[in-house]
Amino acid sequence: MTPEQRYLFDVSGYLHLKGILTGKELQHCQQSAEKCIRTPVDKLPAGMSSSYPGTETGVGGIGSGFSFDKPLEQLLFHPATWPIIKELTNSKPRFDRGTLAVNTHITTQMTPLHCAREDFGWQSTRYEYKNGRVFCDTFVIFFYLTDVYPGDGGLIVLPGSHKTEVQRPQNYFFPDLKNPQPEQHPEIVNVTPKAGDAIVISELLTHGALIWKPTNRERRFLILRYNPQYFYYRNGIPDEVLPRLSAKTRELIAFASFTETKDICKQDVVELS
Ligand SMILES: O=C(O)CCC(=O)C(=O)O
Repeated sequence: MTPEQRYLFDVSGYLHLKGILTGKELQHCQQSAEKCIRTPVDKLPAGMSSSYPGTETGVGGIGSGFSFDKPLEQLLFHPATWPIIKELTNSKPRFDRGTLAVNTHITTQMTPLHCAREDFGWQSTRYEYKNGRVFCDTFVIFFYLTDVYPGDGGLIVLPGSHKTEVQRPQNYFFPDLKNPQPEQHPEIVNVTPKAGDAIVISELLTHGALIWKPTNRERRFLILRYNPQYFYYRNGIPDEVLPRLSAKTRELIAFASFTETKDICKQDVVELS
């Protein structure tokens, strides 16, 4: 993590990494995602599930979409995010699950604002700054495969809210999920990543998604969730997925004790075979 990234993550609770996937790498990920989305549910590899194209109230996606193809699986260790993953977990990471999210205009309700404090309880999640490094035990990386423009909708965040200790009053900001009025809330930021960008957020950050407005474009992004290796969150990867993954990915998914350092964490660059 660079000093600039550490500072920005600390003050805002999220990072927008621009253009970290380019050229062939981005193209291969986009092609893999397209193929995955076009695969009929009963033809998807074992353990994967599909809720594409979503419902009126929920964004669609392919469960364990990261495992569909190596270019997507390799994103778990992307060189721009791997140092961040190691810093946030004090070099003891575990990958919990990875969905290929697809947001279409079929979803006519926003994803309500939420955060770990509200969803899992105040005691569930930590954020600290120690020995010049940030520690954050539940975080998510969104890798964008399509462009988002201002006015499209999509991810919203309340910068700095990862540190708040005051309970958000119920229904504050967007009481009507079918008719959100973002212009009335200048405190909320609508993040508009382009294909090839990644967003790293602490799960303590209050976040959600505005209704996706374009009818001719989808919002496609890979959601990768991480925790420390000794922390039980959800273990969201079905056993049938594991044999298809590279050994290094299985190592990242494995639980381990506080005292162990995984071999992958001794590496600055992790290439999958
Ligand atoms: O659709 C989005 O960008 C938000 C996703 C989200 O809220 C989550 O993964 O917790």
